[in-house]
Amino acid sequence: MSNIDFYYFVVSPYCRSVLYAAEVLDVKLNKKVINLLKGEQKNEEFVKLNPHHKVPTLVDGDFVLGESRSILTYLFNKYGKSKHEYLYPKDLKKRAKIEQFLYYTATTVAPAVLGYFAGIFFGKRKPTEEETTKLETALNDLDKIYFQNSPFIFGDKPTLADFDLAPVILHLELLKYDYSKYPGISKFIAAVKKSDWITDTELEFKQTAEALMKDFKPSA
Ligand SMILES: N[C@@H](CCC(=O)N[C@@H](CS)C(=O)NCC(=O)O)C(=O)O
Repeated sequence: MSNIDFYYFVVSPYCRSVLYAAEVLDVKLNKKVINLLKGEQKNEEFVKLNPHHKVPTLVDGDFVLGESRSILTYLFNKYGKSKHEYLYPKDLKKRAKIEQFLYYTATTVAPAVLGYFAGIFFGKRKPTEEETTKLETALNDLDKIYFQNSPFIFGDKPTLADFDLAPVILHLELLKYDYSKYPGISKFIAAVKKSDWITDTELEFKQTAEALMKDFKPSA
């Protein structure tokens, strides 16, 4: 049994990125599901742990940490070995570029994707023009600026930035969103899907999402 508790809901992309990283870093997590659709994040015990009532939340001994990207770097810094250096290189500039990307995903790509998703899924309506433009701008930029010469963001191997971005893009598959018009993103997702670090998490994601989506009919 692991000493590290991981409170998560697999449908949340922010939780899946941590699961990918834990897989690569070989960190065993004691996984505890917080079912957001049942409002379990508001349970007294969980709120005591994370007053922001958000997943993912990691509890490593007496240390509690929220925010997926902080959890990614914490797990790397605490449990990464020299063979994992490529995930978050010590080189100042390479590391800074990865951090730039983590902030970019957090502030631009994820809000564009999840805003679009939420309108259709939770709002049960077609996306607004603004939501569509925001999504298409984010995807266009990603496609044009990255993935020109490599399947992952910074080369042939993934970094923490890829773990962060991949589940956000894969979220669009819940809506059967066709991103084939974005060749760079398609190449990225193909490389991600071939990676063994997503296998278990994606299976759990698909099974959970399928159960939740059984009665869902997108209006767009
Ligand atoms: N910036 C946070 C976002 C976490 C987040 O928004 N989690 C959502 C699920 S995707 C959540 O737990 N929502 C429950 C709530 O706000 O009550 C991260 O990267 O961890």
